[in-house]
Amino acid sequence: MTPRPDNETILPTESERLFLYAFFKRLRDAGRTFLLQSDILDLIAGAEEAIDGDLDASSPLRKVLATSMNAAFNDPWLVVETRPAIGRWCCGRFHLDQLSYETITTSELMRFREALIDGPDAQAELAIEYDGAAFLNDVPLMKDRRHIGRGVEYLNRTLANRLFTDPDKRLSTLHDFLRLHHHKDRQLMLSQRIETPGEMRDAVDEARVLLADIPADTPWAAIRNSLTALGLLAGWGDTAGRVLETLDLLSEVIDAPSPSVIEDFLSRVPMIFSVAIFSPHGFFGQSNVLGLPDTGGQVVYILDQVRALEKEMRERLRIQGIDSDPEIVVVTRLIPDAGNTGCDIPEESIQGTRNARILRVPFTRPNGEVLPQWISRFQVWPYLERFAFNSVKIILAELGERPDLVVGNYSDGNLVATLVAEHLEVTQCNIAHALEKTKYLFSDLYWRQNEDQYHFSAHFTADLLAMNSADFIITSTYQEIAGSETSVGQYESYSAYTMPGLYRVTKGIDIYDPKFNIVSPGADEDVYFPHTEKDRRIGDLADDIERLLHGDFPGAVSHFDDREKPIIFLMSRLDQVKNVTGFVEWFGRDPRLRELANVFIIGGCTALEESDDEEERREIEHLHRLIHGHGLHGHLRWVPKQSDKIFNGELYRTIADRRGIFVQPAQFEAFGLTVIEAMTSGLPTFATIHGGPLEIIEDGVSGFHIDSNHGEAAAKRMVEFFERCQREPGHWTEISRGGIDRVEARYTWRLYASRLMTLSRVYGFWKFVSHLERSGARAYDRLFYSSVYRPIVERMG
Ligand code: UDP
Ligand code: LCN
Repeated sequence: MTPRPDNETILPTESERLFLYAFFKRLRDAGRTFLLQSDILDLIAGAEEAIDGDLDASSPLRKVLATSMNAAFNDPWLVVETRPAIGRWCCGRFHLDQLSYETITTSELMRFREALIDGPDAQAELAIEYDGAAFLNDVPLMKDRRHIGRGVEYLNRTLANRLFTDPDKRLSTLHDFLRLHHHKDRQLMLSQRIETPGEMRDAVDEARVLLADIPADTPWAAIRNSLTALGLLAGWGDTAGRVLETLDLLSEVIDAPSPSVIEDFLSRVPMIFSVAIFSPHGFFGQSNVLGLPDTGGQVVYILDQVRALEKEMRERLRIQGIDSDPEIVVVTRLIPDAGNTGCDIPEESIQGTRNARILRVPFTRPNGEVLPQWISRFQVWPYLERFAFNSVKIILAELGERPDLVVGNYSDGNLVATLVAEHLEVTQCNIAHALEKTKYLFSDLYWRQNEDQYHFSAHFTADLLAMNSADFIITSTYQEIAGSETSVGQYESYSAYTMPGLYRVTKGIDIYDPKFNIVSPGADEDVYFPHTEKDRRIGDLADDIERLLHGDFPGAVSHFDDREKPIIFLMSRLDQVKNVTGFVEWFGRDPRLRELANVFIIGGCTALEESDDEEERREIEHLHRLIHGHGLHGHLRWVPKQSDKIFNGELYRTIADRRGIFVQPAQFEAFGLTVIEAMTSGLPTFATIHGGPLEIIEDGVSGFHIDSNHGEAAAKRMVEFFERCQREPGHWTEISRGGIDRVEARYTWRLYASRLMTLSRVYGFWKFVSHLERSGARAYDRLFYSSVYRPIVERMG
């Protein structure tokens, strides 16, 4: 958020005065202190009605109000935070009596809000202020919102244009960089005898001449001696042809670097032999875990990611002529009281990989005592620093040297990755999965009210620091970074915010920073495939599925009176935001939908006494109340979580055979792996517009959007769909096919792994060339960590 240098005042025209007068009258009547965008739009509509819509739509002051994402009101001031374009923010205030408007700084806006929470005498002037604006001067920020999430392309252009204008500097940077590469004790790429950039250039030229006369398929072993004599070691390629291509690319980078050549060259440099992935919270395991509290998509994502990544790393090393097995470790929490989840086992191989493994490190108290029980992801903060440094020791012992890349997952894993990457000086990649800040209304302003349960004070601080320290950030969708024209992105919400009494952020992150890249996950193609692929189906599971749907099944609640109706299927953790209860309410209230279909829910526990999680327990109670209250026995069946994904894959397909649908009704869903699992199985999917599904599904083509704030309309869309399918049976198949095609084109692990490996190299190189520029920002964040974050978690105990 860039505060305007000088306050700008806009005086209203005559018609704007009338409009503002009507708007402010309604604002006063509403009596609200904090307003959301939807409240402001409602007030605008009311005001326009009052003045018979007699206002020019391009009126600057109307625009200010219409682009306000939130506002704070304390008569006679209305302070607004406007978003004239994606990722661009401005602050201003209206005087209700003078009908005037002027821009203000972000700090002024924050102070106004803080005073509304803590009273006018609060020590707002002395608040701690995080202002990262100065450090962003060193970052080549993008300008066009269409480039957001494609940071690597922009970075390559910057590297080509800005950094490489001086040919001598370019050559010496490349020389320094290529001399760095080694694996274990073995030097790669350039031998130490190439001491100067000029010598490197000569060696490259000579080798190209030499290789031009050698058949392209000659193996590295046959050319090794002659190239080593020139100072070129393993890593250039596995055959003469490949080595020549890599040398040609280097030569182009030296002479006339273009963005794509830089990327092509870097993607061949053998930089990534080992990766450490952090995912501390939840139950991270390979069986009996999915659907437990805090244990869902992130676990599925990481295990699938590891399998794809190992394959990609192995292949890249092979074609670069390096005979070495890549190593991947996933570091998670060891939970001594782990039930049947296996989370008490210190080391475990990852199925479907040759060499990847899970390492489990316990949480310890300051006196070294091990924490025995599972704790929620909101309670982990006091344990993470010790966890990070204990993990470092274990990783170094396991890998024999530091990893080449660390990847954090979710807020806690990203904080650990920050500490580890900084300590070991390696490239850091963050994956948020689901930032909590935008999930809860005014979670920053009212942080105190949520503190006992959610500890957002620590959570958001950790997010801020981890986002800033990451070399690059991967997101599953565009909206995760930047929202849309009308909604704020999850990352964007960290641009500026205040937590009154704790600290304020006037410049947190900038979503035009090229560190953001959209790399979407996939759904395991061996498990989730179209129901029409009959020869791949697992017939053996038919009886078990029948029992799950209709038979005597442990924990099952209710049954279907009419088994012939199509099934509306829901599967998720029983978190409040997943909104399973919301959906049941819509279903209960829509007699036509009840006539047309049955509802089948897989989620959490069905018995209260089986859950230890506060939020899940509330949802269990609520769901039972709704089933009873709406008389849904016979129309809805609910069974506890099912963690066997092979079985779940066949279940999606069975429900598709019977022309059912999948519904994801969340109040907010960061990405939504179930959405792509269902789609690729061929189940027409209705999913929330709040979050990832908005981008995954093309409405009416590969599924349908529903708005969880308008349940009645959502239920109506399902009714319309079922009715249309009765009239035109081809419609079901058309949407089913649309979903399958969409996932095939956009959401595959193969694409993901290749992209991640390229990004790791490009950002690793960028880190190398911009090392000094970032040192100020790092020192600032370290200070913030020790003076703000650490005291917060110490207070947590
Ligand atoms: N899942 C499961 N059993 C359950 C609930 C969920 O196997 O009872 C799986 C589901 O198939 C998906 C993941 O857990 O792979 C949930 O991921 P999603 O992204 O939909 O939501 P999250 O739980 O991560 O918020
Ligand atoms: C966490 C979530 O809440 C989901 O929306 C994602 O699909 C999952 O992580 C994997 O990234």
